[in-house]
Amino acid sequence: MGEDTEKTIRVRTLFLSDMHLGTKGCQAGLLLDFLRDYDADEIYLVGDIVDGWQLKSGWFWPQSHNDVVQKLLRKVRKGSTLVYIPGNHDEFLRDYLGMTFGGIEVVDDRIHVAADGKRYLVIHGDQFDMVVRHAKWIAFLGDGAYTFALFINTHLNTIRRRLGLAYWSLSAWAKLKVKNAVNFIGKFEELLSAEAKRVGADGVICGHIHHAAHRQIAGLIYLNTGDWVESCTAIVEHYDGTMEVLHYPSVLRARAAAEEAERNTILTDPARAVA
Ligand SMILES: [Mn+2]
Repeated sequence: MGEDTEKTIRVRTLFLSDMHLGTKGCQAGLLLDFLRDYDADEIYLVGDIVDGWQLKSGWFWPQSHNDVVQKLLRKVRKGSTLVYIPGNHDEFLRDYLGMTFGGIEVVDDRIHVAADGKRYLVIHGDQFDMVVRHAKWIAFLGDGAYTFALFINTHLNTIRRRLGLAYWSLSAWAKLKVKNAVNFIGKFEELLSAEAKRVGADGVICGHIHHAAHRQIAGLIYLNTGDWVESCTAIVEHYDGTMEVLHYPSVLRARAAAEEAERNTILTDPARAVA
């Protein structure tokens, strides 16, 4: 594993989710490169980091997945704060909420205060699956039903887990109903923003639906970390509090293009060629 170099980009906070380590889909190689490129004072793992559901049905744990874990642990040893917010695929960690292991804190959600004073609710987001699915009824039935749906969603999935059934997944369900997928994503985004508003935050940072985003919804800031299965995205908070969604393959492409341009400049510019 390469050490951090002078090329490492330091940011205030790093938000990553939906790595799904333990599955063949995880883009561990790219993720490892990303973790070499970026360092942060504080790192949030926003759920579905390790895929416990997949590991249960067959062990898949190549060296590269180990390297990702080691890289994160090394960052903690070097002084980064790490907050682990479990998702539905690593919900076995929800038994450890409120605990701290070797400097890693496990919590259900967290208010992150950015450098500019903005407050963000950081949460995985699966808690809202059932609410999204039955959005019309919930709206009709009112606030109590909404709380009840959140409660049912959590407990129904605990029962499903005990019965050995797969987690009922909003994103998988939305993909099956492709025509409506956009509506479901839209509904999810609206609900998470509403939750941020309910707890008095300025915005929300979530994952779960594998769909990175950075937009305004009803005056709230909606940020989604995306995933490391398909899109390879993360959110960084710069030292001035600016939030940025990074699509890592695009970052790499832009870097390669800049290096190429630099080479061409050196070749064609006589002044620089002499120097
Ligand atoms: Mn999830």
